Amino acid sequence: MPDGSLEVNFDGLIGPSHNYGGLSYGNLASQRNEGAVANPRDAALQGLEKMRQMVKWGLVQGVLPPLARPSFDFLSGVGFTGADQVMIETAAKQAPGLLKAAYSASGMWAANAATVSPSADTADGRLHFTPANLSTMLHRSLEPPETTASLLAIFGTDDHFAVHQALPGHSCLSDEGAANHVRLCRRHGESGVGLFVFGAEVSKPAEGGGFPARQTRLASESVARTHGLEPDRTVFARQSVRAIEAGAFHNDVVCVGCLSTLFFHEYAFENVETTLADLYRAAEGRFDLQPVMVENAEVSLQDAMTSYLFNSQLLAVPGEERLLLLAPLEVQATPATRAYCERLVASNGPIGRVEYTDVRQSMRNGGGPACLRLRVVMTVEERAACHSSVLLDEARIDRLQDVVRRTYRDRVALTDLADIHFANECLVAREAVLDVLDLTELL
Ligand code: SUG
Repeated sequence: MPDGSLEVNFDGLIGPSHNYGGLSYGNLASQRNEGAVANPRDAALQGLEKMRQMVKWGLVQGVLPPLARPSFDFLSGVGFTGADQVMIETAAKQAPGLLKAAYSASGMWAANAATVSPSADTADGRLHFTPANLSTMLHRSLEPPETTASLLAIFGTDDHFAVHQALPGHSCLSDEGAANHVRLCRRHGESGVGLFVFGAEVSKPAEGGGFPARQTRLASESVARTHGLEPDRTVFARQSVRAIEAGAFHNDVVCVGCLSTLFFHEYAFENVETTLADLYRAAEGRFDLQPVMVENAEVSLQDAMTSYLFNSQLLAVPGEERLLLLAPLEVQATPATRAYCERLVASNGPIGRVEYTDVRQSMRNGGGPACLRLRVVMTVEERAACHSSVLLDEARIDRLQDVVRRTYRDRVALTDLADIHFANECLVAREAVLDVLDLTELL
């Protein structure tokens, strides 16, 4: 029986300091666009339009607030002192890399905020969150304390929710959250199978060639243990080195799942046969797994990476029998992926519709539609118990867009980061956003 559980997508609202710092080694878009002029206003409006589309389709849409950037705590933690203006100007001269890290709006990619296990899967029947430690990239390692605070402000009641501490920030336990986790099930409210994808047993330093694997097996296992997941319903699979070397720094750029469907590239996993066999075994008696594997001959790994075909959102839209794939515009612009999507819809497989969305500002930093959202399967009671102002209707989206139009810049170059006026504007803009979301406790 359907129990009213559904998947809520919590998108990270893109922050006013969005810029192209070139900070993520192994993320080809981030590296390619280093130094380009960013448009935080468009970026946030694009993200909010995506959220509006979801609401229009009858889905429940949530939002996570931007983190406080620039982070003066970080700047003082790395030895800068004096008034804010002095810290910023000195950092710009002495350590521009640290200043970029302090400003990064990377908290927007909510798929990396945490790993989430719905109450139907956990030993204590609560909805569990483990914020990701994001320890591989310096700029991202600043996120966990504030992300944890946001999650606690939204999911604060112990009866329904468990918000854990991030794993210790050591390379053996590098964790990038839901971007490396897929939950499969028959219906959202029924117990499902957790697929945890790791890139290495322990994190390897990038030196000596090769892009870093950002998720370790130890981290994935630790999160599964923390959430009290049933070992028989949990699968650990290794991401293919080939995918990482092609720029797939997270599994969610080569794989996405929804309900019983797993949509993935032929080279997503080191061993596809074993991964599928493990999934079939874990799903036995619960649901019929429906794998949709895209062969490299149909869509090359390179086309998958430039278009971000697999970083689409796979959605069960009310009233539609087959799933909807919400893909970035770049999928439409890439001939091989556009043609593939036409064939996909025409086939009688589980995916029946493809729509496109413009998140180009985020895409230039390597974040597609699916990177921007954290999926949280919630029961009716859990939806009632969380901080309700973050569950959006169109009126609140309008209010957020008004704030963005009023307070966000439409042009940010790396030289702007040294300007105290810009720093202050970013903090004021965030305050206005928090006000709309009734979350000023996060100030
Ligand atoms: O961690 N980019 C992010 C993109 C994250 C995408 N998320 C998922 N695949 N789930 C990253 O590499 C670039 C920032 C800069 O270069 O300024 C950045 O952090």
